[in-house]
Amino acid sequence: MEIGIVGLANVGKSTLFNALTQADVPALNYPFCTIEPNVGVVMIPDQRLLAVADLVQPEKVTGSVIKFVDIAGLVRGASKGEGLGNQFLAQIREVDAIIHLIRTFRNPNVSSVEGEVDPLRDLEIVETELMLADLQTLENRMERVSRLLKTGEKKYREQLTVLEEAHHHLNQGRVDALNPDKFPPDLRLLSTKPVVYVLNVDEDQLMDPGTIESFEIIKTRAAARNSEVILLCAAVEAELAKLDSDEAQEYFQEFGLQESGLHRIIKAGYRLLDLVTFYTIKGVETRSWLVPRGTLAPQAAGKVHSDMERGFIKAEVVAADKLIGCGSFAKAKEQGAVRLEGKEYVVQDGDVILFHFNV
Ligand SMILES: Nc1nc2c(ncn2[C@@H]2O[C@H](COP(=O)(O)OP(=O)(O)O)[C@@H](O)[C@H]2O)c(=O)[nH]1
Ligand SMILES: [Mg+2]
Repeated sequence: MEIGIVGLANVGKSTLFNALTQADVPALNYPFCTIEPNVGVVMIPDQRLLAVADLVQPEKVTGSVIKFVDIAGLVRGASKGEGLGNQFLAQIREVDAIIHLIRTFRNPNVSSVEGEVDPLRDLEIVETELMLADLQTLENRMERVSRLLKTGEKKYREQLTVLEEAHHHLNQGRVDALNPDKFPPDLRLLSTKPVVYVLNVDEDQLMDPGTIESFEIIKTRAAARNSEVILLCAAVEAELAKLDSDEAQEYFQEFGLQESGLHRIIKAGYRLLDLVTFYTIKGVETRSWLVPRGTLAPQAAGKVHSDMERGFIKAEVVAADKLIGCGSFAKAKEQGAVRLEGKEYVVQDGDVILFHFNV
C-alpha cells in the first residue's frame, strides 16, 4: 500500500511525513526506513499478528507495511508546468491513495503561499490542478483513439465515447460523476484516486473542532467522494513520534485523543482501498499480507509465491481469533475450527491460511 501526501507548500506535509515514518510502533521489529528522502516505510501496527505469533513462536515475524511519499511541489498552475509541474503529477500517478493535507493551523510565523489561511480555497486549488492535469490526459488519449477510428473497429468508438463523457464531467468539476470502472486500465486519472482529507489543525482546534473554518463543507465534499476527513496536528504528531508508548499514551490523553494520527491514517487507508489482512504461519516466518477484499484463495497464495498460485490445490483456513482461542493450529484442527477451502474461496479479514499446492 502506497500513500502519497499531497498539498500546497507550507501546509505541513514534510512535518507529517517525518512524524509518520519515525513513529515508534511497539513490539514489532521492523526497520523503519527512509528509502529516499521523500519515501518512507512504516509497519502497520497489528495486535492480531502479535497474538498469532505468540502462539506459533516463529523465528521471524513480518508485518505488512505502508509506503508514504512526501510529494512536494504542488502550486497553483502546476498542471501548466509551474513549480515542479509534471514531476509531482507523475509521482501522484504512482501511488494507490492520496492524503490530501490541508492547513487549518494558524501560525503567523509560517506563511501561507496563498495569503490568509483558507482551507476550502486550498482544497479547491489542489483539486483543480489535478482535474486540469486529467483533462490534459483525457485530451491526449481522445486524440490517439480518434486516429484509430479509421480502423473501423467498434471498440475505439466505444472508448472515445467513454473518454468524451469523462472529459465533459471533469470540465464541470464533477469528479463524483466519473465512472472509473469503464476507463481503460492504464488511464490512471489523478482525480479518481482514493483520497483522505487530512486537516492539519493547531492544538486549540484539536480540542475544539467546532472552531475549524469550513470543516462542515469539507466533510460534505469528502462524503460525496466516499471519503472521510481526519483531524490531526502535525506538530503534535511530531512530538508523539519521539515518545515511547507509555509517554505517548499520556500525551494523547492531554489532547483527548484515542490513538495517533498514524493509526487513524492507516485505518482510513485500509477502508478506502478496501483491503483485508490474512496470515501465514508455516515454516520459520509468521507473516501478514494485505489483499483487496474479494480476493480468491489462489490469488492470495500468489501473493506469497507465484508457484503457489499456479499449483494451488486447497487451503486450510481458520480465523485468527478462533486460532488464538484454541491455543494452537493442531488444537484448532482437533476442534474442527479449521476449514478446507477451494479455488472459489473468498479470503476474509483475519484468516490464517495454510496453502496446499503442487510444485
Ligand atoms: N503551528 C504549527 N506549525 C506547523 C504544523 N505543521 C507544520 N508546521 C510548520 O509549518 C512549516 C512548514 O511545514 P512543512 O512540513 O515543511 O510543510 P510542507 O511545505 O507542506 O512540507 C514548518 O515551519 C512547520 O514547523 C502544525 O501542525 N502546527
Ligand atoms: Mg515539504
